Amino acid sequence: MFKKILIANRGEIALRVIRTCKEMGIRTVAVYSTADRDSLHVRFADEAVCIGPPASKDSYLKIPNIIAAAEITNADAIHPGYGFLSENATFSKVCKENGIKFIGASPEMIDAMGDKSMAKQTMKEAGVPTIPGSDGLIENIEHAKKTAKKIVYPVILKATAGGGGKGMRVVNNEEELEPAWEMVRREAGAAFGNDGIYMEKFVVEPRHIEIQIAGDQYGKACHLSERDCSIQRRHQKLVEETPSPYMTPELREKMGEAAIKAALAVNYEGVGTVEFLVDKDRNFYFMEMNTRIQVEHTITEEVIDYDLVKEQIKIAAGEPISGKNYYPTMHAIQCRINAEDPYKNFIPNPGKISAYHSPGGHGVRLDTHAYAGYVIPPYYDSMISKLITVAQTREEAIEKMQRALDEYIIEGIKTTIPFHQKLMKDDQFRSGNFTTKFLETWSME
Ligand code: MV4
Repeated sequence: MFKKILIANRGEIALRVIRTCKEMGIRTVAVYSTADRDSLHVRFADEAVCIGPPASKDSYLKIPNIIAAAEITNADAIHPGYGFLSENATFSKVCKENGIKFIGASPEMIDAMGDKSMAKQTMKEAGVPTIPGSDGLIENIEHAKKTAKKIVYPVILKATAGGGGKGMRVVNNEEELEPAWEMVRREAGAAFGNDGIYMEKFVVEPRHIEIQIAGDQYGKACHLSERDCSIQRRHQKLVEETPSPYMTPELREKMGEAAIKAALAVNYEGVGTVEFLVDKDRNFYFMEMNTRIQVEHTITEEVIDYDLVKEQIKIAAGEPISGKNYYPTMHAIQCRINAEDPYKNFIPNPGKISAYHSPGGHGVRLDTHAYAGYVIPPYYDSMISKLITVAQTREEAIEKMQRALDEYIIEGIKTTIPFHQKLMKDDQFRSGNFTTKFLETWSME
């Protein structure tokens, strides 16, 4: 087992990883920018190294500085958390070249899954359902026209280097095709330095349901059931829950099997997530595979009683997984509390937390780095905490969430708490009958 792990991240996820390391008797190294001197991850780690000025590109994204921090502290592994360098193939490679175990995917895996058209092709060949569309990339506008005619409008153009909602355009008819093609191509070239585009049938009002998986070095893979992430706003998830209100035991079995197929097809090692779109007839299609621990891993942990970070570390250290699948016996919901003003279009609202009281009690989990007096810096992600409730039923988990949100006091900055309080009362949310389009027409008024 590793003796010392460097956590190449900040905020709540850095604390989350430190907690598991402590339980496993592994020493920890925090890295921090000058803006994060007073952060809890610096306080709670055994050692801390400053890696640069506030801007992410000069600190949390600066590979040489992070490797130097690992070398001077003698860390034998690096946990990248989510975001930042967690899915950076170069970083994974540099860790390997320096004899440091990267607790995440291999450079080859990150590259293979990062190219969306290639990943889709791999999954299709492995027998995982994919959305009907172009065979690989679209060569030119004529090819695009022909393909769209075949798969029937509406279609969607996607940048192969995109993902998470960036570099996509829906096309409703042939008239819209050429301008959309030009725009996506130009945007993708500028944003990703790769203007490869592929086409799919546009799935109207899908649900976003993802399957948590784990795989080891010995060719075994398992699934840990689903998370429903349909409550999103501009591709930012706000609420996640498990089990999905849309799930049936049969569908879970089919999607779980497909996710395991996906993992085995690429010899997946570590914990990961296979994202699916699910349509109104409960057909499901592979969308993307994430090779990191995700923000919403917590709800899976709560309903199957399983520490996913511990599993990541054990797999990276070469331990085998049991190979059995895991099924939820409880219901968990997570609300992301962001330093944003939900009444003003979710505009970021960093600053000093002047008063703070955290909720607690039975069935309540709070993952956060916030405290009274903490100053939220303006340089990073606006998420300041994740409030999770777990109960026997969805109704009870919602009731618990309402109670916990009412107890949660954060003064000095605006947060998404009022949004969640309103959402928890919403009839459609409570019915469980919603799609990824739900928040498009929803308002705080
Ligand atoms: C789609 C789609 C409909 N049809 N692909 C958005 C993020 C990226 N991972 C893929 N996305 C979508 N791909 C086809 N063929 C609709 C979306 C989509 C979406 C997906 C999941 C969650 C929220 C979403 C919001 C808008 C669009």
